[in-house]
Amino acid sequence: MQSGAVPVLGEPGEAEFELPAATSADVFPSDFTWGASTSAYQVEGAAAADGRLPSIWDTFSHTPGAILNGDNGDVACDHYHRWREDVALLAQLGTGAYRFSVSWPRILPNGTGPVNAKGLDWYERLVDGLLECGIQPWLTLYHWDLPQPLEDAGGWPNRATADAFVRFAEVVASRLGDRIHTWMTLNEPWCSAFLGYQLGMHAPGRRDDALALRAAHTLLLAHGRATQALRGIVTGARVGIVLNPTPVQPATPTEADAAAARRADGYFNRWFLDPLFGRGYPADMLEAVAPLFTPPSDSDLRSIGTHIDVLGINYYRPTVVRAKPGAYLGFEEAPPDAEPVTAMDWVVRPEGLRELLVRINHDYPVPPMAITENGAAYTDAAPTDGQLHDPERIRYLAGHVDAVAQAISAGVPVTGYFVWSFLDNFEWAWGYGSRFGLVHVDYATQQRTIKDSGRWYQRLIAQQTA
Ligand code: IFM
Repeated sequence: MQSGAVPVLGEPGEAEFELPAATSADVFPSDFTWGASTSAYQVEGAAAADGRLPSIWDTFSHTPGAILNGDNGDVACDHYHRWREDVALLAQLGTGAYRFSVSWPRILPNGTGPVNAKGLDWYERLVDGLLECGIQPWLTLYHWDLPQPLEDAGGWPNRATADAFVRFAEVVASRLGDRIHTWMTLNEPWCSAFLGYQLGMHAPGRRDDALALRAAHTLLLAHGRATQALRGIVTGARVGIVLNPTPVQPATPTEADAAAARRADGYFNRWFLDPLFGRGYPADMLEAVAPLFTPPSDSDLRSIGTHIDVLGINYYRPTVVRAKPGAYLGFEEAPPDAEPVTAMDWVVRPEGLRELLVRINHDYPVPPMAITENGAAYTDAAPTDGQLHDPERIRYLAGHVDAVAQAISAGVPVTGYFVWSFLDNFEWAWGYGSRFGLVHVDYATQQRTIKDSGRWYQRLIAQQTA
């Protein structure tokens, strides 16, 4: 932790820098991990550098009309070239851990076949740089950038993609396993499967219910088998998966909306949590998707249910649904109600995080959990004189840190919290307009400016680790 070495920014007593009440009440243990997250395609840029070939996101983001304003990740935050400056910023913030993902097409440009040594060398430099600053690397293997040749061969609906993923995991673990303790296999497989293959909003932009269900299954299988492979290579590895579960509420107290909420909970949450914790796919959901999905073998389910050491939870907002006869699973998301919303129209509801953690801990035999992403996009003004005031983001983060504290006080094992995001970055279909960072990025000059929220987070970490 570097906070002793740098001045803590933000003056005590300034209202906008106030820390959540819970943080002064000794709720967070001294070994609690305070971190920040990014992912490869969203920050690295350098899309064609050192042997990297296109992923599905390179293809998708260059498809006319797919991304707001025609943005793409070719340059992004140029983290690939500016990583030293970025590690120094993480150290300045005092983060104890940095969660990043490895770009599969940098390591295995064709998805399978020859390993690209230059890609591995880059991650080794990044990891060593983090460790030199006392920052623990939390590595995510897959944050959505499937090598395009694997998509051309059928993508995630194709079982062979699970084999390719296991090899990718083995290659990365063989090189970095001596330095990295915490390994996450997948980030938000719901998004990869359903935003990517059912709703067409994310790469590869397909719209097919059956393909999406098969993709979800291959992703879970890939996770289970890679978890076993990682354990065989990395002694003492802590291995887990990152999900984006959401508390689902019915729009009205009618029976129809309550039933819709139950199905939506199956779609967003139980379809992933049940098999991961050894229960197989939920019976009500199997029945609902029966014509589209053949129940898998016991052997697949055993692989998916492989024990995990940590469960990553990404939380941004709750989901309100209402019945919609004829729609897939008979529900649709209701528009945000009167509560405050972020610039992306996402309802701000910190209690949703507490409820979610309590519920998951109650319903499943969970290992320790970490909040691997939490944050908000607001329309930040450009920095002036090296400052950027973002009080709404501070309020959002403070409310959610409080919610985590309440969950811990209620007995839920939460051992870490990571802000999404360390840097403003490429927000997928929303392009660069949606800024989540603790650190502002001027994309024209690549100038970084710590926002007030970054200064606030620095104070919080300094207080918690003093
Ligand atoms: O930017 C994304 C991230 O890649 C995955 N989780 C949600 C974030 C905000 O949309």
